[in-house]
Amino acid sequence: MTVESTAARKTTRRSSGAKRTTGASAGAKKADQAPAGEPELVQLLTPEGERVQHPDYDIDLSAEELRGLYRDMVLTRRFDAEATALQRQGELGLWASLLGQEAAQIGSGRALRDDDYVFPTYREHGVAWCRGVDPTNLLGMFRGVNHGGWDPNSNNFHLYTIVLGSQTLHATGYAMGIAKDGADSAVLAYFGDGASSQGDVNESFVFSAVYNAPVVFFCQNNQWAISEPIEKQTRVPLYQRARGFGFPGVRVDGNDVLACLAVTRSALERARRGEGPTLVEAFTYRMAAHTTSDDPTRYRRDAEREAWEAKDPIQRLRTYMENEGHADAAFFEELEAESENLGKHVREVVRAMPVPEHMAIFDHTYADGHALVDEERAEFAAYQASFANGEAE
Ligand SMILES: Cc1ncc(C[n+]2csc(CCOP(=O)(O)OP(=O)(O)O)c2C)c(N)n1
Ligand SMILES: [Mg+2]
Repeated sequence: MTVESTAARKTTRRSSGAKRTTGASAGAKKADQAPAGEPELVQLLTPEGERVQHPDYDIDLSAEELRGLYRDMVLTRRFDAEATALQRQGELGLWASLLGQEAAQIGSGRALRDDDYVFPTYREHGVAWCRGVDPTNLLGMFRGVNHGGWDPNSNNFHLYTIVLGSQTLHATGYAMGIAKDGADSAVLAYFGDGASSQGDVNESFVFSAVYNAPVVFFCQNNQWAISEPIEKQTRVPLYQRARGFGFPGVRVDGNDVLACLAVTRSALERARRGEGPTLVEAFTYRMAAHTTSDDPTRYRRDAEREAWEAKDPIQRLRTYMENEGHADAAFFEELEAESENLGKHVREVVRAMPVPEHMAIFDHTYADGHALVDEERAEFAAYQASFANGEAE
């Protein structure tokens, strides 16, 4: 068993009635047991593209659904590559790549229902994709032309949050609120291995546990927090921390989209049933730099990255689909063309983004205004007016 502690209280919240994902596909072999002393990793698809079984988590997907997950991962990776290139060309100020984390994000993102709510970090481009946020909207903030770029309530996807871990508190408060409303939706909060050390994350664990909030904490352990390795964040596997707070934790292969989907779906259903929070640790790897401002060759070895390349989330699903005859050559060719079109579209939209009116930076800070913001606005207006042409270049 990977679930660490299930002592959460049951409440009277309604069950969603959503279909549970049981029933292993026939003939699937059993996953290798973790070596003695090693934490178990929930895995349904090996790095070699072999389908394996897990006693607690499984999923039965049609060929079409598998192709859908593959398409999501490929297009997300293509979008991410385009954004990185745009930053290098000076079109974006910064970019935080998700390269290598596509399975963690698409698997968990596709586990959501429309009425669930997501609180992301700054790297959840794949989850945004699953929520239907226009990918070009993700780029406005990184180009410096807006403060976010989308209405969180349109897609139940909160704005990107840079202050590490603070979104887990927002998620917990939101989850406590929807529970009081009697809704049967759930909340998915993302954070990283480094953010797991933040007080905010630990406080949100305490609150969500004691109030039995319908929230799933999804930690993408990509092994690094900029230049700090995971060994500097914890002495125990991260998922085991949940036990101390009184809710279950599970480690999933973060490069296995099927396992990420099955585990997240199960945790969300548990939350809907009123059984409280779950911590999912998606064990993955940040293949690119922390952001385009970072140079990972200063602190990590190429060999480490190469070892993770062999566990690529996209390649393993492709191998599986090809071996099982779930996708033909035409599918991959069409997807390649679709990817190129997406890249072109993103380039065009970013380059054409209008420069905002200077004073707009003060808008939407407070719903009813604030004296300090008024003061700053007046100061900035005076500064702009001090230039000969009335505007700073
Ligand atoms: C409260 C706070 N402290 C420090 C930072 C600076 N910072 C930005 S990202 C980062 C590392 C985060 O690592 P992790 O949580 O593992 O997420 P990852 O970037 O690997 O996805 C740090 C220290 C910040 N944004 N917020
Ligand atoms: Mg990290």
